[in-house]
Amino acid sequence: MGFKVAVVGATGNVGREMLNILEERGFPVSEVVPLASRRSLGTEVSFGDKTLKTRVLDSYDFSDTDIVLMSAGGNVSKEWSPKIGKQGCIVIDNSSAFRYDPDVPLIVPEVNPDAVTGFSKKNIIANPNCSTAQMLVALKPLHDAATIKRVVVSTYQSVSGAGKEGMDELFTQTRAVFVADPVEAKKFTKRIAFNVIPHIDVFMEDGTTKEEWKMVAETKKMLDPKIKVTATCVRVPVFIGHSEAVNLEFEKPITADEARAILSEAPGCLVIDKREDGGYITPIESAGEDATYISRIREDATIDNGLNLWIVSDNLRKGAALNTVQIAELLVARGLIQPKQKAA
Ligand code: 11C
Repeated sequence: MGFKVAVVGATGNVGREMLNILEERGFPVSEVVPLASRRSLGTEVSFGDKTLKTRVLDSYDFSDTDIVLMSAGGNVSKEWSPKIGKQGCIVIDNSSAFRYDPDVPLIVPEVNPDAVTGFSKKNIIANPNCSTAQMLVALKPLHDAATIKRVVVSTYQSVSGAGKEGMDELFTQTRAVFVADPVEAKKFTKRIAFNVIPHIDVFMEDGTTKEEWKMVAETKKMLDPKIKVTATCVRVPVFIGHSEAVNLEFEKPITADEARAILSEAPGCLVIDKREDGGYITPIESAGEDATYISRIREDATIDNGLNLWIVSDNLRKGAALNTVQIAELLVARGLIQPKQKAA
């Protein structure tokens, strides 16, 4: 059994990673079609040892395609996902366009796999924001054990979250500093090289940013609407890998040792927590890996039932492409999708 899978936004950071991960994990494909805008027509992308030429989204006929992995931004998704869904393809969308729509499940397979069945009205399933996805992989097993009441999270987000332009800007500015050229900021609002910027996505009326709002709204939709979340999201001069310092307040007592034991067994989690120099994970070590890493697990003595954690993951993988492919795997494993074209 094989599925015809189209990847929209195939030439972007996340689109290329989706192709890599489909191949690496041996997702059952009959054909993979990379799609992009007219500007990228013919651009070559890799799928395992094959080279595929991108085709144009506008003129592609989705009628015999089974699954569309969409990573071309919110505007493209808003225009295309509903149309593609109506043609009987299941769209797994990496943008924020449909995440908060009650008829669109928002899924992290380790967190809320049972919610996936709710896609049938629109044939769209949403992938969360990268900073929420990795946080919830670590929080879900702890919530099950001791019920989280409140989360205080500060993020340290890599420039790849802002796409290739973000990565190029960090590279160009760093080089400019070393050769004493003028440093220009285009993608980010301030210089990112050798700096940190407490601003990701647009400002909301209450002074939070949209990135911070997403962490609140998505945690409530996927994990528990009763959990209170407050976030500060910060861009840091790291190419790949988002890090998060998380303070948790639980309803029931939970020790650091108990949390470490739970997280060591939890799906998608890898605990690296040696309480010695270098006995923790940094974003460079997470790049190219699938796990959500948890370090610095310790009790917070300033509140009842409090814990602190350091959570790191590759934002292009668990935060985006890997989670999208895992949602496709979940559909297959639960028999929620059948190939339109039967094998000859
Ligand atoms: C960043 N988290 O690091 C963002 C990128 O809602 O999917 C992903 C934005 C989103 O800039």
